[in-house]
Amino acid sequence: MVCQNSLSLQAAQEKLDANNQSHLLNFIDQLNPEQTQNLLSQIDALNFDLINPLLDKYVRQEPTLALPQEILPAPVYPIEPTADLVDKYRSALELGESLIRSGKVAAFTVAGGQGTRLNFNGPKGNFPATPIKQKTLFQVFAEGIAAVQNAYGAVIPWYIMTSPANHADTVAAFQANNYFGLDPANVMHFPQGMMPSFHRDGKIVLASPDSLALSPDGHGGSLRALHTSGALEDMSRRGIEQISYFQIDNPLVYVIDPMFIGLHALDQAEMSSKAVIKAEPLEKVGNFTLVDGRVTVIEYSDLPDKLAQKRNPDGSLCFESGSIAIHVIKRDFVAQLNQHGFSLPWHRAVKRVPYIDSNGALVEPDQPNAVKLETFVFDALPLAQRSIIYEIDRKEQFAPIKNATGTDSVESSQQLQIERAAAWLERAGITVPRKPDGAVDAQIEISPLFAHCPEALTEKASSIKPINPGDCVYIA
Ligand code: UD2
Repeated sequence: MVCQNSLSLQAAQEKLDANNQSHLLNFIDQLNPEQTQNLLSQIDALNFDLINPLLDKYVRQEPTLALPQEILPAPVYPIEPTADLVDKYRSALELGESLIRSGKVAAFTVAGGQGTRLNFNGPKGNFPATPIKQKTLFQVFAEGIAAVQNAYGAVIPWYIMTSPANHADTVAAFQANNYFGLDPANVMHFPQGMMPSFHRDGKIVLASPDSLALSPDGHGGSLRALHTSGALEDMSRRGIEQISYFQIDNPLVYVIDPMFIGLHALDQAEMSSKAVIKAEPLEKVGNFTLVDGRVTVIEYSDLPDKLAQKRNPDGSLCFESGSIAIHVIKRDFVAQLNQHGFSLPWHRAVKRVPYIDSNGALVEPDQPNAVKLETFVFDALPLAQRSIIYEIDRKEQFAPIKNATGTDSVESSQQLQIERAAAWLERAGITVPRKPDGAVDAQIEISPLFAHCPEALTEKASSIKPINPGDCVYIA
């Protein structure tokens, strides 16, 4: 959020004095002109109308969470249609496909996060994700989009939200890789908004003499960034009606899913979600609930364990549907939010943030010391008049890379990618070698350009060579 023409020093002083943040200019005398400019730009970008009301509510104390009086499970469209839904699913698929074919669907990836858990330097989209070719997440999604474009003879513009910290590196990765075969005219990168970190007394953290401690304002910021960046306007010019939203971390995501888009559009929903059946009652995913008749995600940390563990008479969990952060959002809905003004609740996290103390010394705290604030995109769900949830098979569509090791690591994700490739091949009638315990006895990777969905693979099954135990097979 660096502005070209920043404040004068005097105006900055006045702005900070008025808002009790004058310490940010403590070291201004030591800065060279470029550093001064940098600091003044950051001060210029501070929006105290937004920040000040948050200090008492979220920063100086932990907000008290008022759980709604009544929390009900949200209705979910099942993976396979029940008898009464067969016709509806057929119509939904037709509608989804026709929206794609007529160029009314865009892909949208949120990639502004800092990816700290992965210990990876640079944009997370550059992380090598696939088991054999080590394709990066960006390449996997780009090829998925290219495959859908080929299948439907339509353009799928791709919008990628970065953060100021990884924007230049992200764009450079696309340029260095020839946009992974996509037409650069149909790919748009834009940075999200930033929020300062705060000391617990409400003072903004100074990260160095010439810069504030800033971090991305959460994926909820995407709904505003789509507007401020001009992406929404670009979509409108192109006739885009629906936005397929997904995170940077899941190489198994269906970048564009005609059935999901169709169900959402058929029900005239404004923002919809995919769900998985939770692996365990307290799994760390958001819970789909119904509050005051609106679909509402309650984060795992906020849903009382008693409710999370409550079971139906048949043994299933009452709140069994977990959010995997895949949505379809109507472009009009985002436009209206921005037109009429909206605010999402802020979520508070206390983190370790290095800072400059009053003597100008850099302090590297070993305990969490500062408050970071973020908004979450799923908090926009209750703002939608209509919202549907579509259950999917997690083995088919969910293998996120979040951690360096263990659960949701590159290792677990690659294993799941191989398992899915094997499932697609077996569905197409091809024998996949398996060990006695059922595990796939081969390394297998299917290029999205060869097949982006099981049906596409089945059509090409005759061209695939037999797979032997221990083989390393890249199908392209
Ligand atoms: C998210 C969901 C969780 C579940 C899970 C599925 C939250 C709070 N929780 O957990 O309920 O659905 O995903 O995988 O979202 N991002 C930005 N800008 C930001 C912050 C994040 O673009 O300011 C992007 C980030 O690049 C990534 C995605 O949002 O693509 C998820 O962020 P995360 O890693 O903080 O969320 P996570 O995995 O804890």
